[in-house]
Amino acid sequence: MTNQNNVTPNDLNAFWMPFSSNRQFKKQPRMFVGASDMHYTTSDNRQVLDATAGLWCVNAGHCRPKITEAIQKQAAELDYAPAFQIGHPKAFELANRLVDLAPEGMDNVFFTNSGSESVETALKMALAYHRVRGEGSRFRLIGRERGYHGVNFGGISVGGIVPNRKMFGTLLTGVDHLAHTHLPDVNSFTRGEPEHGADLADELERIVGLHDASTIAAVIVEPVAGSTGVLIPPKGYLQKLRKICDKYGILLIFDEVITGYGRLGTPFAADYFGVVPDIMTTAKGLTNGVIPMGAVFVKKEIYETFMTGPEHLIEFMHGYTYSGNPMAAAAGLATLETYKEEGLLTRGAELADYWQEALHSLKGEPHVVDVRNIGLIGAVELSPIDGEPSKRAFSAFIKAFESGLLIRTTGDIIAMSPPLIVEKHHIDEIISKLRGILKTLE
Ligand code: PXG
Ligand code: PLP
Repeated sequence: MTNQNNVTPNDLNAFWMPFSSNRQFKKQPRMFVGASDMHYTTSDNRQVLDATAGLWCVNAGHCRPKITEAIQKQAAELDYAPAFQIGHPKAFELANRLVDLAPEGMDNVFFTNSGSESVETALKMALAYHRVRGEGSRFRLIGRERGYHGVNFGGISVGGIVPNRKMFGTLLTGVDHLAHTHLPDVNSFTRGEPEHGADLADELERIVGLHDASTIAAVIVEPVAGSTGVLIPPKGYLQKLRKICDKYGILLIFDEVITGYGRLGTPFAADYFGVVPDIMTTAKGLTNGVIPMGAVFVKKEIYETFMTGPEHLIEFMHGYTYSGNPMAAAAGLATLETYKEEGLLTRGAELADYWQEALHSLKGEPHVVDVRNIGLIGAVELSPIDGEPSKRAFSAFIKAFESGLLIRTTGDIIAMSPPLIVEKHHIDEIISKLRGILKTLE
């Protein structure tokens, strides 16, 4: 037992770590104590090349001076301002800057503190929007198998990652799911968008046929599914979804928590695919991961729909203590400034081909059953060890960490998404280290 007077400073027991194998970690801890640009420094003073931008969020690289200074200055100037019924200039400034960056027509921004909160906000906006318009019968939300939309109840309800859902009892009712688009038999080792599978969007027609459009509020998908192991949309799939949503008056929500802020070589995936959703959820790269913050973008028409009724009344009964808080807003502004100065939101487009060829050179290495890529995202899927799924990839993760490379694994899939400041020689190092590790795996 510990109490305030005899806590051991580095006792690892108290902290229940998120999405972690706590017992394995606490026996063999992996700690970062510093970071700069493309590298982390470990507690035993080793450099680790960051091939994942933290958790898909440190798009400008680590400890960038402009962002650090902005946070330091803000902390001393205005620490906190109430989020409800009072403002501070930087939240408005950031909203304006974001709207300038967003696809045309997405003119309003609601601030949250994470991707999960952005998702909850978007789902509530969609339901309330239809109700305000007098179509309150539209209560259904449609997600997709293998979708990841954070960990809150709305997000796991529309999400489709079974282990994230099955422990938690009754989720939201009135939810249905599209089929996922992963077709390894026909699409393995595709460079970029796969040829096969656009017709899976027609599943939405089936769902509309079953439930009737008058009961469906919104469809939510990740333009590129990240967390489940990088599933790239088949050519034409997102365009088809957009068309079907338009036909039936269903809102289309893109969850751009990973794809937003330059990951595909365009500011948003909506730009990459030329498909503009009605609502777009973002977080992560918005502040370079430095201060928690999310932003939900909506089409002007949605915002305007809420702006009715007596002016002294609150139009949307939703918000967080820290929505648009000064520290996060300052970090967001400095992050956007850094992206602009260094051209980072389009840098991925310049490097995408090099990244693609480097990744695909891993075809033929032991256990590799697929390689997938788009923008500065890549995945290498391994065959599982018989009867022990995820063990082979987890051992690759540990070996990579020990050899100075940070990768992410989910199941037996290795996912990578380096900071957008990555140079070709870093890509070479990532691939050569990974190649070496693949050769040593059980
Ligand atoms: N939507 C999407 C599409 C995401 O990828 C969230 C929502 C939730 O965001 P927050 O900020 O609440 O975590 C995410 C987050 C991984 C990994 O390596 C992915 C995420 C988070 C942590 C790890 O797969 N995605
Ligand atoms: N729980 C309690 C008891 C609260 O008072 C509040 C906010 O006032 C919340 C939860 C929600 O916190 P947040 O606004 O940070 O999401």
